[in-house]
Amino acid sequence: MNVNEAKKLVMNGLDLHEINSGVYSGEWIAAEGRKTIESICPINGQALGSVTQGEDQDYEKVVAAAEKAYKEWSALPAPRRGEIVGEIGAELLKNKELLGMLITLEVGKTVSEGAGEIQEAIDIANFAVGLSRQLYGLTIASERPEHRLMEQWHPLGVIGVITSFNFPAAVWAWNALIAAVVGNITVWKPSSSALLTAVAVSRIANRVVERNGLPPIFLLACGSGRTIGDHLVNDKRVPLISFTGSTGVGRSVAEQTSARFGRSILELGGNNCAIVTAEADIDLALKGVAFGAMATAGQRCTSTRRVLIHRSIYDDFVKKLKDVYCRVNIGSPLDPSVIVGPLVDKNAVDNFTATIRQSEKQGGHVIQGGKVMKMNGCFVSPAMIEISKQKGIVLEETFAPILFIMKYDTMEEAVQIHNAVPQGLSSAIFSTDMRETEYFISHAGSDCGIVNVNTSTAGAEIGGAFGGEKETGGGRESGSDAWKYYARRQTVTVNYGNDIPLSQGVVFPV
Ligand code: UN1
Repeated sequence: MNVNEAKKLVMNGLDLHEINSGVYSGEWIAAEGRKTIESICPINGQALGSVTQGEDQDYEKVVAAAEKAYKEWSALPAPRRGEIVGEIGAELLKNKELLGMLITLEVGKTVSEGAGEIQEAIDIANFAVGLSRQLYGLTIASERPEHRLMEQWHPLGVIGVITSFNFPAAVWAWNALIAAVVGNITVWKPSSSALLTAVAVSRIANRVVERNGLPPIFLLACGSGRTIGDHLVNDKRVPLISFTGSTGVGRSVAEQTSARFGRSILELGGNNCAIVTAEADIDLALKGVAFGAMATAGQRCTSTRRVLIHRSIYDDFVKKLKDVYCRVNIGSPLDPSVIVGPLVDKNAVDNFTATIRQSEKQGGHVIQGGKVMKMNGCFVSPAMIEISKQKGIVLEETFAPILFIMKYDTMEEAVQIHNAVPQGLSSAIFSTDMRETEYFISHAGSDCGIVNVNTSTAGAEIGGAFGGEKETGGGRESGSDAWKYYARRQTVTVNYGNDIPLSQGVVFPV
């Protein structure tokens, strides 16, 4: 299929137009008088459609609607909220192919990865349905007679969700669908590089809400960081901001929200490393490293950016990995034989080139790829760069398919190098020796939020909590008990006796 055929299919199938409203406050604001942003297809550099941008007054309307909706939504029993989220999951499933292809067209993922991202949103919807009947609190044995002590979890209210281009649907779903079953309303500010996906997903979710006669719980506010983003981050009516993006912007989001005693969930940069030991299953490790480094053209937070290889297998492994890189088809992600599509935009291509130049200046040796392809669109050949020392640009995250390759001698040394970066999102070890793998997942091993044994740094399931340490920001989203971030914990003491005994044995004879 070519881009034009796919575009026709997707725009008709999802009812997207040349200009689409990007603000939903219970109704879609009219486009008139507002700026629009074109969504550019990175495969051929052409416009797919445009989305209107929210202004200050639109933001006010959205938050006022959110506050109003919160009263009604939070009063519904959680399992009823779960049913609504379940219906949204079913609608996403119905539209999986079209939405996946929209992601392909808008950000350049392969068809399989585009569909996989929608599957990730469906998975979280299903998880959220179950969760809606499992929002458990504890009861605690009281030290006082005839007293009950317990913990309960209430919704927070209006939550701001700021997402990045690389998972334009799934990360919204992680946040919005979990937040919804807990009883919250979300205001979504999507990346300006993936606006059509945000509009399409929001419309599907909101149609479900509307047909159930409920108030708007999934609000959308497309717009610039400076208008919508800044408003959200500084708005006292928004007690929690979930932010996915760069460490630089995340730091400022954290500072601004905490200055007003708001909370933030931060999912920031990664610098993920795979260790390939002398005991690795080589074929498996090759596949795991190749997927981690090249899937989504290296534009996942979880992408493998460094690989540490044991000296005894180094030459052999690097040669085999190079062969894999040489075999990889780069081109239109609509072509089923292609596994590396374009970068998201020209800026990303410039960053790719600049990182490679800088690493060469700092002693790096490009042994494969690293070129901008002579094609329309934003295509590059994934780079393998040998380095002897981990320094300079290697310590930063570049959102592009660049893999830094190093050798090591001992496991202790491998772990030391592995952890010696500012970020701490995902990690992997490839080994069949349980002493090595257990060491790596022990407290003395990987310092990341996510650790993988014999599988890639990328491609986490939704069931676990997702997030990382250090400059990755410390947030957790998605599965496990990450729902607690979207709730306030309340400790309840109930005295059902006729006396009022005091805790800690205090006597107060009034
Ligand atoms: C991200 O890159 O922000 O683990 C999210 C993965 C995906 C999610 C990535 N499930 O690679």
